[in-house]
Amino acid sequence: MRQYADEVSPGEEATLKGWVHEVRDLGGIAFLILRDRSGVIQVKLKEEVVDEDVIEIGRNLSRESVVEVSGEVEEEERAPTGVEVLPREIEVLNSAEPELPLDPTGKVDAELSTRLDHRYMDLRKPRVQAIFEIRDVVQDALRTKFHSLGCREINTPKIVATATEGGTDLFPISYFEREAFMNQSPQLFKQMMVSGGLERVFEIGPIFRAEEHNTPRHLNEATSIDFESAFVDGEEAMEICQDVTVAAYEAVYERCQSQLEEMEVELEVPETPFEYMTYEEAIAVANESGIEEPLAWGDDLSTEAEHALGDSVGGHYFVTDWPAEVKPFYVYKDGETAAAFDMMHPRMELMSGGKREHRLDKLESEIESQGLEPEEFSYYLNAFRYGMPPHAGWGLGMERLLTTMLDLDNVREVVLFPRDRQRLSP
Ligand code: AMO
Repeated sequence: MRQYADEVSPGEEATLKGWVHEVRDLGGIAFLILRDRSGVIQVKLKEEVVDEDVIEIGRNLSRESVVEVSGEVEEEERAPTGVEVLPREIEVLNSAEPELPLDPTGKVDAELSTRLDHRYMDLRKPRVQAIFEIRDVVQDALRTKFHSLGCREINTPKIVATATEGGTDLFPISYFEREAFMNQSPQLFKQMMVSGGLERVFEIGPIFRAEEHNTPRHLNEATSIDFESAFVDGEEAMEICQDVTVAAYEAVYERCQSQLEEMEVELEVPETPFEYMTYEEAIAVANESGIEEPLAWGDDLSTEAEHALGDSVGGHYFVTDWPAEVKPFYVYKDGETAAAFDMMHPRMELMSGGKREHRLDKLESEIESQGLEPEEFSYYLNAFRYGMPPHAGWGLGMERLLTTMLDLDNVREVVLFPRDRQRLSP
């Protein structure tokens, strides 16, 4: 049976499978460094100790070839992991071409675009592998946390007939003889579910936004962590978002120390409760900090303002009570103010949410006042005719959560195959 590099011990016979990380030939002795997903292990090719044919195979291996090595494990304190293998057999399972598209040891830097073109190879770097191991742990922790909060996981359609987050950043597609769109958010579906028997739901799935601009925090296909629940108000929904965020940090702190070390990240679990400020307070703080373009009621928070606020708060915080006009039709509004909230990291917005409009007449007039046709939303509006509870929810960006957690400078770092204006393949 196959063993991983980090689980073999001296005195045992081992069979390892992996990639040729390096071959160091010192003349009378050569070392093959074998790598698998757990790390590296040294294989000693020493004349008189190891069969000549086996040494010959080992010496001629090209980097990144896939091999199976069987032999005895011995203690060797000079080896990278304190043990080495004396191979009885080396089988080449698939040899790699000698010119590699990038250096998988990470010693030679490559541009992000080159790395993404050859993501399979980029992922062989322990630092990059660590990012996706952490992403896996975060997704697992989120699911566990949501379930402990009584949520059911749902999966909603990604091909849809109508926009939810405004029409400008929609991707149209052809759907037989009709036009359809890639969904911008599971918004309308998750709301319909709270009137169904499920009451409290979450989804972790793709959202599609035809954002025109390439920025370090925007993607054209992102992953949204969505929550929606009947019978909760905005306060409770915000607290749940805070707790879910902290659960993700705690899981990474508890389960990913070696990955964090590999990435040289000193993770701090955010302190609770997160700060709260109203939108009005937020623009006052930003303006007082001396930002170049001061904000007035009704403006979205600029990147400059977000940074000023982040510096002033120094941790995660919520901005509540937004101007009604900047929030979508489904948010509950009271005069000028929307019962909407955003959760911010000092570097950027992570989440948007709100208490929802559950009164049919108000919802219809909101849809109209945003220049949309209520008839196009009849499938959604019907759910409000026959028993829709008051409810609230939010959408938290997975990539932004990870990028800020791991102090990375671009959301593309946490996506295997990012989609942006320039990049549609691989
Ligand atoms: P919103 O559009 O603010 O709200 O999106 C919620 C969160 O999703 C992430 N996000 C993105 N991340 C990367 N690239 C993008 N292009 C992108 N767009 C969004 C952000 C953002 O804060 N339906 C509402 C949520 C709700 O009210 O429940 C919505 O989609 O982190």
